[in-house]
Amino acid sequence: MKIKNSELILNNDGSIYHLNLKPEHISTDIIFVGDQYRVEKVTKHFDSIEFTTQKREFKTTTGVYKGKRISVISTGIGPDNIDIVLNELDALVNIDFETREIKKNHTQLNITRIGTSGSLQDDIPVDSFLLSSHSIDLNGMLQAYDLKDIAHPDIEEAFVKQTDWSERKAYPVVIANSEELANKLSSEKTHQGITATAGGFYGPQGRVLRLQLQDPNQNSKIDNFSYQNHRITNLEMETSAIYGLSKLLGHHACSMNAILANRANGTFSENPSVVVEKLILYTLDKLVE
Ligand code: R1P
Repeated sequence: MKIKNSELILNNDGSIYHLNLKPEHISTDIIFVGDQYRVEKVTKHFDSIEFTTQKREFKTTTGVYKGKRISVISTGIGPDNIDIVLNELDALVNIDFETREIKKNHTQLNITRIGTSGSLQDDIPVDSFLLSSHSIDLNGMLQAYDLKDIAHPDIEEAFVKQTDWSERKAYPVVIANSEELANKLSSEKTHQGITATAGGFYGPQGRVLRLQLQDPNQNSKIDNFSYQNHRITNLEMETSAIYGLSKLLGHHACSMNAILANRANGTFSENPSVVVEKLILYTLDKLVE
């Protein structure tokens, strides 16, 4: 069935609406970063650069690292942006832009996020690496989709009960990473745990400046959540959306976090750019191993 012009929006040059990309511009191995200026911090390590473009906060550079073709894309901040990036990347590989029909043969993407995050646990200090085994979506973006095949109702119910999660907030949904990609990226250097993905930086992550919170104890309840061998290790703003949409669309995804802040003991990295640079090199080398 032909997808209408209003649903699959292409620019006059044939590129996809927000990302400004054509199918030939991207590799199936993709790295997401939040900050557009972090794209170059990854691609400066490449042997060669083939292509680069930017529209709004979405900057893409494709090149080769130690023989592997990789695209690095900045997603900006938040799950709403991930909805755009994931759907448009999937369209680039799985929809024929000429006929506007879904291709018969599915192409799978490998998506690795290199992000920054705040730890919620004392034993996961600033400047460490954390690989998200799962993510718990606290922001509601994913609720627009049919999630029944990818959710983990037992963990979600335990979370709602233990945190007395307000019915007025989006229902939390837990999604796992791609085991295949996680096996490639994990080592004795990576902590693992559930990453909570909030839809904002301040109130939604329990920060108080001038506004009171719906539940002032939300963060300590999240820190103390425990179900079987699961606990919530860190808070950021993209991972659940990446895991959820990747699972639904048939792609592999794994999120790597440089821990900049420790919310449990109130510390912040003295040199955030050093841990980010180390995580970039660690991840690139693991991807080509
Ligand atoms: C907030 O400052 C931003 O930093 C974190 C959060 O997820 C959010 O996007 O990640 P990035 O550094 O990858 O953007």
